[in-house]
Amino acid sequence: MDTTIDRPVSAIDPFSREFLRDPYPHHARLREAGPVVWLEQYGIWAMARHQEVRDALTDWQTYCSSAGVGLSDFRKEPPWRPPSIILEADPPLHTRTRAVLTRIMSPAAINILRATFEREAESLVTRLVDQREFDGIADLAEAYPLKVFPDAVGISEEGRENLLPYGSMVFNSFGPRNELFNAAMANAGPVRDWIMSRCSRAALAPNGLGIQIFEAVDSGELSEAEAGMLVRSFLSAGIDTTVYGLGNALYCFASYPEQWMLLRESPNLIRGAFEEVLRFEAPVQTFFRTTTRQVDVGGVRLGQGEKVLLFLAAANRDPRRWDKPDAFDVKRRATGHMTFGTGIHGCVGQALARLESEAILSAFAKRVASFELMGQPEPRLNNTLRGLDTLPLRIVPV
Ligand code: OVM
Repeated sequence: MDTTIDRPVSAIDPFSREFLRDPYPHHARLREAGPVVWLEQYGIWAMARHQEVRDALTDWQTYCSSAGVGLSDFRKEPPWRPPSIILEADPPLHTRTRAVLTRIMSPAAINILRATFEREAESLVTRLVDQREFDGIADLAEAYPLKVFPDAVGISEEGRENLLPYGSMVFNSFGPRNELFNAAMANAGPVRDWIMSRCSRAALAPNGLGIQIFEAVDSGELSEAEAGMLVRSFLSAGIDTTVYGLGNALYCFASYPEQWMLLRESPNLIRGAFEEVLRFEAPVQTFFRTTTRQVDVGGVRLGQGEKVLLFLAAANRDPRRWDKPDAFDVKRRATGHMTFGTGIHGCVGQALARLESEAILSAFAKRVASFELMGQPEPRLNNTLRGLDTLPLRIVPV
């Protein structure tokens, strides 16, 4: 028989600047507090251990997405934009939209982009290595995805400066309506209008990932409006995630030069090294689910219709799951990290994210002996994402 225990309670605010600047000590406290913890400031549950985060992500019937995957409960307050028909949806709607994106984003389909992505990476990296000094964020982590991703989707050159502001809106909106949220939403109207204007069939280049979504209208899988909403999902999820991921990768290798040396000696480590970056400095830190029924978690009773904050990044450093969790080690088996999620909502763009990182890290590995930090990197705080605003680097060439 299961016994019910008192719920662990915490006063931590996971969306405060103090928490976001250095979440790791707070993650440790949340993991130690119990398998599930009540965050009294928000009246929500939190899970920070690997096992519980994983179990919640793989039980979509109990932990649903259709009430939103941020703090806001779409059943109680209106969402800031029409809900995503893949991220913020449950089966059966999710099953239908996911099938289309799974096909368009499959490893084989994404591999067709490899030559182009590698050529762009070589050209950008060659230029930065010649330059010797550059900002790892603006000049690389932003510049590369902002070129290759919109090109791959088939988005016009004009207006691409709206993509990062829109991503900031999307990912800050999963948190509370705090200062970060309000700052991101300052210019929301024009940014949103531009994004929506890029989501129609007529706005998309032939042969891109975007128009492939509309081909699923022609085959009867989606409506025209749904296809536009899935292009919006590309533009919501496809940029900031990889910007923060590439920035965190450079930060890790500048901070741990001996790990960069290993990777240079054995380029076959590059693929696994990016997984370790994702585990160690997760660009996406959290997502929420909402309970559809009463459920027991390690002896604690959660009610129906309650928000649950899943700390992907805390699961990634749970000592119950990982040896030396706070060590950045490109040789470890880092798969099993929760940064791409898992289960039916597991990242559908992960092949593209891996392609971008492999193209960039391979290009650097041929040319760079080490990355030197030229000054203190500044964080770019976001309610969901973890990454940098500036990363001043100098390269020591091979
Ligand atoms: C979407 C969407 C937005 C943000 C993230 C995401 C990580 C998806 O609009 O579907 O997946």
